[in-house]
Amino acid sequence: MNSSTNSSPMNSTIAAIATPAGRGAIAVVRLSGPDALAICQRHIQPTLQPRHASFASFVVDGQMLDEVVAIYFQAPHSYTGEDVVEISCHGSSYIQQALLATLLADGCRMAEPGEFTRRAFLNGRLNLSQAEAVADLIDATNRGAQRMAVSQLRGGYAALLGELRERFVELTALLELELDFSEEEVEFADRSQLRNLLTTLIERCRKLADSFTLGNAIRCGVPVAIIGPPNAGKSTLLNRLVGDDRAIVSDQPGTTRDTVEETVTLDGIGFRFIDTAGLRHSDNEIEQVGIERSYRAASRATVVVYVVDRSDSASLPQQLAALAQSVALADKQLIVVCNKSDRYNNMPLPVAENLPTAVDAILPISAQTGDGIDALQQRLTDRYRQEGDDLEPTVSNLRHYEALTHIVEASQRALDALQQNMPADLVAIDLRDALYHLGTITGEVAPDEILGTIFSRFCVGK
Ligand SMILES: Nc1nc2c(ncn2[C@@H]2O[C@H](COP(=O)(O)OP(=O)(O)O)[C@@H](O)[C@H]2O)c(=O)[nH]1
Ligand SMILES: [Mg+2]
Repeated sequence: MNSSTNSSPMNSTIAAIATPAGRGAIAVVRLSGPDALAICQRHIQPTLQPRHASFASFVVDGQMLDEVVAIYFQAPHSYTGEDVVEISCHGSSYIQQALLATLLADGCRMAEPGEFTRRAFLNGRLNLSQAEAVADLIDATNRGAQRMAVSQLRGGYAALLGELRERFVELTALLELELDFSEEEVEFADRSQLRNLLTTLIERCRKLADSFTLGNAIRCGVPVAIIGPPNAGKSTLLNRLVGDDRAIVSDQPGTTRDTVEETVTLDGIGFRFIDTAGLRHSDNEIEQVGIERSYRAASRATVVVYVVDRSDSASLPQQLAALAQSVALADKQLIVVCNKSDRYNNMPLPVAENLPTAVDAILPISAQTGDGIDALQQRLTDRYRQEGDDLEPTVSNLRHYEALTHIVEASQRALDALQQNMPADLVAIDLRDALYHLGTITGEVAPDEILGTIFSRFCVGK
């Protein structure tokens, strides 16, 4: 299925410890390749039956090393598509290493990082985007990231890519049919129908490309910058959100001079809260550096939580105007929180219409007592909530995002050409270009260097 040559020949049998390094209750050693079964049977008495777990002694040089459970997955019904044996042994570091060393001495080769998955890809068990989803699944630290990786592995995302490919192939075929008869100057394909098909296709690709902002936030954690004037209660708020005394709280303005970052999972989504130095003009050089950093943190963040002391909120319009001068707020979610509401509960809240920038919400809170924190968390998670069993197809991989951008550009060129009644062969060139880029996502087009970068990021044993 793949024309690229593989730097690690698949006729070798590879082995690796698939579980994390160190001591554990059990450990799994995995083999894949033509000699996997024969090598294991040198050390295990009972004949291993495909898809049966066999309890056995693992014997080395006539001496029992350990009691193990071995499972044989016969090709092609295995993860890699080759003969695979998984041996679960006791998780002593010594046993794991001794077992692996025995297999290597018998002629296995130590697997490279991601080599099992690479073989699965080369044997057509997974396409490339699914192989990448396996790595994301292993890295998932919260429900959002896990659901997205599952969708990319077997769900809506994987299905959508397959469907987009079919549509592009269909369109190209229609045009090429016309090409075959070009001498006779006939137009087989109804051009307005082609334009409609292509327009829909572009919209779907664009929508998928646009989901990258969300996908990337879910995968890496949503960056939330907590900014505002000194003493407003930013560090207290961070500690409240994190549930820990992570940042120094002081009634002396200008205490937080560096940025502090903490990750918290809310409703299945990781948020990276960044506490910053207070915003004010300062002659103190160190504090000034801190303020620059807080602007930088705000610039990089997806969400800005602007904290003001509720008794001081009359000056909020000026404060936000100053912020808007240094930070591009257009694509960001801006939430204003009026803090210390425990003390200033009767003071009026600012009104959104009187503010110089669009704000997503104005919330009264008390970082000290915790009042209003629920509402703030709700605001943060609302944007990332997706109901249902399967996620909307979402791109989280930069490589896929870039390919999708190329696909949209190439299809747009094809549409323009169609609209200008260009000859079919010119339109077909752009459509084939779009198909090429789609192929780089799923791996129909997979140069060795791309495969190398992708699989080297995996752990050994996967
Ligand atoms: N009454 C009250 N005091 C608060 C609240 N949040 C913070 N403070 C106090 O305000 C002062 C400054 O807080 P801090 O978190 O260091 O502010 P920062 O400079 O914005 O990081 C400290 O004395 C806090 O105890 C609150 O919700 N209510
Ligand atoms: Mg602080």
